[in-house]
Amino acid sequence: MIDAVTAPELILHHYPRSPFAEKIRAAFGLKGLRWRSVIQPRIAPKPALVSLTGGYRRIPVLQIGADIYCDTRRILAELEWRFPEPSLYPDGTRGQADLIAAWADRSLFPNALGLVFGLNGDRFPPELHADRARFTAGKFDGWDSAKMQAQLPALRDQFRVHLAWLDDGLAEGHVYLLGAAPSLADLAVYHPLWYARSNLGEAEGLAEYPRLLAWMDRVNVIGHGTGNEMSPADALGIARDAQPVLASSTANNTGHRWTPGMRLSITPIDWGFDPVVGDFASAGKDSIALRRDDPDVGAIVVHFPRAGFVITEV
Ligand SMILES: N[C@@H](CCC(=O)N[C@@H](CS)C(=O)NCC(=O)O)C(=O)O
Repeated sequence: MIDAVTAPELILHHYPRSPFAEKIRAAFGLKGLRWRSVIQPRIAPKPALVSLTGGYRRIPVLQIGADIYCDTRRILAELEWRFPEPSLYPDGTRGQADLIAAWADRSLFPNALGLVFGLNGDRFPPELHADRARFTAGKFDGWDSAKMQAQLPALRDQFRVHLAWLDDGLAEGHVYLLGAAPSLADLAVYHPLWYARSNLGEAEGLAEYPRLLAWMDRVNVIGHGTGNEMSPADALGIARDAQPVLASSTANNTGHRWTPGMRLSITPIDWGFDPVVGDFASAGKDSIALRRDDPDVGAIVVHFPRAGFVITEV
């Protein structure tokens, strides 16, 4: 655990309308954290982001000095380790919360995204459509508004079933999905519904579930902690001046196939297939860290989860 008072600043690279970033902002709220907000573009190129990550362009990314955390699962593991209370897993909810979060990331989010792009595709600029087509490389259709429009009846059916499951989950008088206290399950389920509600209102099923809407309002009240803006240039300056610490939530360095310094490439399996290449530094059960020397910011360690990523030797 790291002392919250002396720890370096938490710098979140994000943009306001990003659903996955909303998951992390809500985690800052749950843990009552102070953080710095660096707004990155919604569309590539993102030079001030990829200098830190070595190519990864997805949002959000958490920077702590010269340690860079990619993907919300890895970011949340780090936050939980550095700031254990209040926990993202109250009352023994870890297994259940992680499973629900994985479902929300891979089923509920694509469903909500498909509805938004199917119904509101014409509200987004052509540059965004072109960027997301490159980003998904024909392997994921959720950002393809023509394909999503054609699938609207099925997307609507699925969304209502998903909402009914969640509503059942709140049926026992639970204040939050897994009990009396908010957990990671709430944050992970909240952001796709927040995205649907803020783009489409409540007409696409949500209005039929007042209990779910009341739960959304409770999660919304958790807030975002205290975020203060920082420029991308200042964030790069902090990385340049810092040394990677690597102290890390899950780096036990056992049970893996890599040796120190081995040259590795890491790529997401779902969308945004930009590989990050670096030298193996450490790994835990669901974490891996690569060391990079960046011409712009110097020594950097980039942290990823292992599940959901392809890791190959270069
Ligand atoms: N599994 C990733 C998903 C992140 C993701 O897909 N983020 C979206 C924004 S919500 C993104 O990067 N879209 C393309 C972009 O912003 O450039 C995570 O948990 O962080």
